[in-house]
Amino acid sequence: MDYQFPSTFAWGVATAAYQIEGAVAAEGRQNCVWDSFAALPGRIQGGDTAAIACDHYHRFPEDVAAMARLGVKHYRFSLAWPRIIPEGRGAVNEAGMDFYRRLLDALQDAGIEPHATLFHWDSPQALEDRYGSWRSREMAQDFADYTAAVVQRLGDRITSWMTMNEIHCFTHLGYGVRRQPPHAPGTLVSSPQQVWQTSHHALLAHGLACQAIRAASPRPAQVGLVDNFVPTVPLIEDKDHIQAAQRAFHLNASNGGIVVPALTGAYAPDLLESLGPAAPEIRAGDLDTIAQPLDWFGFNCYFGTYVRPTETGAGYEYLSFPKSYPRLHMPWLRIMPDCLYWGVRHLSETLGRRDLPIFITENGCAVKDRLTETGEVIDSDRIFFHRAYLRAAHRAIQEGFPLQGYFLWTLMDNFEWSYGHHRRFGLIYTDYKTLQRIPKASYYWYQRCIQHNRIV
Ligand code: GBH
Repeated sequence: MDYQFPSTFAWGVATAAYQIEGAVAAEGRQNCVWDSFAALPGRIQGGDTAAIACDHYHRFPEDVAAMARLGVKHYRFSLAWPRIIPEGRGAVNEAGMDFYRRLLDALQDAGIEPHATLFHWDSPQALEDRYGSWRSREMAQDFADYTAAVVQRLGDRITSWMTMNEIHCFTHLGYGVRRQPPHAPGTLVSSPQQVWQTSHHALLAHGLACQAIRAASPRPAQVGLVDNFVPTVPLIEDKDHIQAAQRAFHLNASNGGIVVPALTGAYAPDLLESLGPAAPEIRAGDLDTIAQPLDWFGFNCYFGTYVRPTETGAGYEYLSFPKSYPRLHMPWLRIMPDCLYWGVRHLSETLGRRDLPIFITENGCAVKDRLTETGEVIDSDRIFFHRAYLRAAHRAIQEGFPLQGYFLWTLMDNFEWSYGHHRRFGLIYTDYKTLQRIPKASYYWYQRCIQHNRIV
């Protein structure tokens, strides 16, 4: 197989503001919920914080130059709400906005197209204090107002927008599900119903933000949602298993409760039934607001779940992973390249949206990178990982699914949320003592893929 990609295929890399910028108190920025979370004992591995992270805020010219050398023409990054509207609502901090203007200038000079995520988990602490952020319906309107303020100012230079990154994560992992929620704000709410209410509010915020982008943009804008829904992968690729995987897709909570309502305008009935009294309160008109027409969908692809039919045929079961299942340097990240193919296929076929362009907005892995004595990082395991997932992308395209691009997660090692600086996902090695950046073997491999437009 030659694994050539279509000439229009978009090769990119992705980052998120909080994971790379640092400079958390610069030029009027106020805290976000992750700043407060990181200050609590025992929440972030090694007591790490993102106060400096990669110091991208000051070193972005170097990072843009590294992307230009890499050859990517597309860059997915996020904007920090607490930099732009430090109190969460009200006055716009133009000094914070200027950072993104400088970044956009540099990207433009390098011939790299910006794709901006409006929210990648950094909720303003001020709104957490005021009304409990996503616990309140007010958050949706504040997010839409923030969105409008951004698009009015940057809409002349950005035409590709993503409202939010992974709604299920920052709501369900931020409020409950466990005695110590692994994500900020880390507030345990009193009932599962209230957790579902937080993700409902985020869906509303997404819908209102789509409307705000279209109303405020001076140029025709492309609007999408980014989600890490869980691909249900047939254990064996035969008719019965495939049907079981298609049925199982809707019942998974982060599918039936996020991507399904966002694309179809209704929560999956199977899921609502299984939630019973834990289901969110849905007001008249909410579902229409949530299901705004999208120009494309962003699929953050890491792993999925294997499914097989039950003996009676009509049912299905999710299979657990054997202990020995390969996962590199992250406990949750099972290596499962086929989940990329099945994720794309389910979006397109199972949700009946064959027309909807899809981008892989994240795909990456953490490995135990080491600097050799010669100052190199030979991450052959990362190359192995990406080759395998890209082959699955190639298959999806060959079969006619509208997969149009791939943003590799991530440009450089960064602040990996509750793992702090203890997990490395980058194509570039970050030395956290000197903040020196060292391209890894995988960087040179990806450079060649982009150059030849195929998997090398
Ligand atoms: C992405 O989420 C994020 O968008 C990105 O910011 C991040 O750096 C990247 O992954 C790598 O982690 O704590 O056991 O409950 C990926 C989806 C969802 C996977 C939350 C880990 C938590 C598992 N993530 N999940 S657990």
